[in-house]
Amino acid sequence: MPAFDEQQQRLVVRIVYDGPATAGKTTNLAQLCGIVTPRRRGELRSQGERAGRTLFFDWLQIEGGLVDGLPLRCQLLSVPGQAVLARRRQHVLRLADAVVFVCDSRESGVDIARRMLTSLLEGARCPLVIQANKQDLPGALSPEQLASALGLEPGVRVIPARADRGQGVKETLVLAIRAATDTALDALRQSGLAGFDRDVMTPERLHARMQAAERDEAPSSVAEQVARALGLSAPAATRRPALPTAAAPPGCVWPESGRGALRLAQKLPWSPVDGPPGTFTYQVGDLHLETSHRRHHPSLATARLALHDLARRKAALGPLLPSGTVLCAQPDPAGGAWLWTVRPQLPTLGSWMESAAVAGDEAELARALAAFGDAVFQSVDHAWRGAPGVEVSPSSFGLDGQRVVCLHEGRDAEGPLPGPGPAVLRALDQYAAFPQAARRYVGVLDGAFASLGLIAEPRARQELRDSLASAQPATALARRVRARLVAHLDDRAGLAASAGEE
Ligand SMILES: Nc1nc2c(ncn2[C@@H]2O[C@H](COP(=O)(O)OP(=O)(O)OP(=O)(O)O)[C@@H](O)[C@H]2O)c(=O)[nH]1
Ligand SMILES: [Mg+2]
Repeated sequence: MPAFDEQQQRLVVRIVYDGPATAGKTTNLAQLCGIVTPRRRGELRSQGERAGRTLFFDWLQIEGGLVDGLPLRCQLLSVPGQAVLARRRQHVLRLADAVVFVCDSRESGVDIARRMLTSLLEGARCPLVIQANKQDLPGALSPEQLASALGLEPGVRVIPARADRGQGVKETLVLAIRAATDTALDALRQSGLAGFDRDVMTPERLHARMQAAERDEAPSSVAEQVARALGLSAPAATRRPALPTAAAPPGCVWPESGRGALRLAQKLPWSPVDGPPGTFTYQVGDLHLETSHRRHHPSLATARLALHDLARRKAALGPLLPSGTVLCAQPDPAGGAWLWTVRPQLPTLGSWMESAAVAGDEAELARALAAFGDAVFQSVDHAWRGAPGVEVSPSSFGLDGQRVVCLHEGRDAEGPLPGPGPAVLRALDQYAAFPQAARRYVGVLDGAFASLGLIAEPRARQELRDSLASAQPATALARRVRARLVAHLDDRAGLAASAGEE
């Protein structure tokens, strides 16, 4: 239902970008930041993101001109497309006045798109625009072929797109805004403003609502969904983890001195907090405790081996390791053991950036971005000295006093670690509207690239170059920075080659 903002005297419509995981929903919103002038839009907010996958939603506000003499604001949201996050998707879809359904147009993507579209159409009816995205990929179906493969009713508009280049992005949005505005106008003509929702949603409130809904759900149903998605056996997956204790057997706590923190945690109340799918995350006093289905081991012996392996990787983080980190392999009376990580509760660099941007505090945002630049430098430098890779994203790092630390060592994620390039440039895209903060960030990146020991390790240099070159920045600023950093790496390659010849 469209909303009316009484305070600002304007209409508000919501357009939800739906569709399968990796179809390109977030890419559409990111590209719109480069298409719509900053005067007419807010910042792109990504509520929960891990390795490029949306965990809750993305949010972008656009001013849409006048409708019947009233200013119009469009709230654009994208859902998380991963099947395991289906409930969150439904939650966001309930807000829609119009839906843009983004598809990967390759044949391989049609089945999942058809299933998701069916579930969408079974819910509330609202205008629908289909985007046939990734038209550049081999085997992509044309809009007409896609319409027929999806079994669309005649009249549903299908827009061809290559969202990573911005092609088709604006056309899609224009149609969706028109459809949502028509709905608002119909409501206005039928019953005036009385028919409008007075609740003008904010990203903070939507996020809080979604978290509250999840807390109210039976824990086992969440665990079962996660289990199915991870392909785990039901008994292990539906079980809640055994909480870590100071009484874990010898060799099951790293470092041994960490038992003190576990003893303290046992005395305090435990509050579950939001984490990526498949994880169990708690706040206990000033501590953050985390385990996951992947960290449930069939026996204490295998959990202990995994603990030693993880301890080695944690120790290799050196100065990036949060102080007071403790690992614990906790036997479960119902069988097996859970491997826990305990560390201080720290704000992530992502949340620091976001709150600075929301407050419009550019100096604070500059500090947060500079800290992220420093984190990128340290983790790349770290990977190249042979230490295990670190997932580079603003949510992977936190601030421990004045020190940037790594909050995930990145091995819990599926598949290989993504390269840092897209995350480095995404931060620029996201905060391009804050020129001073962006300049400071670019300065840190330039300095970092100049001081990295790039000549020594050609393979790492090539990987870094490839990951920067593969990124698809939305703003001209990020594209310029990408070109400069890639050229810098190429120069270093030239230097290395000539050093080898001498
Ligand atoms: N080749 C190609 N890649 C694209 C296109 N559009 C998006 N991508 C890439 O597809 C990947 C996934 O895009 P996202 O926008 O993050 O996908 P999403 O739909 O938001 O995925 P979830 O957040 O998991 O639901 C990214 O690497 C994009 O750069 C396109 O038109 N062509
Ligand atoms: Mg996304």
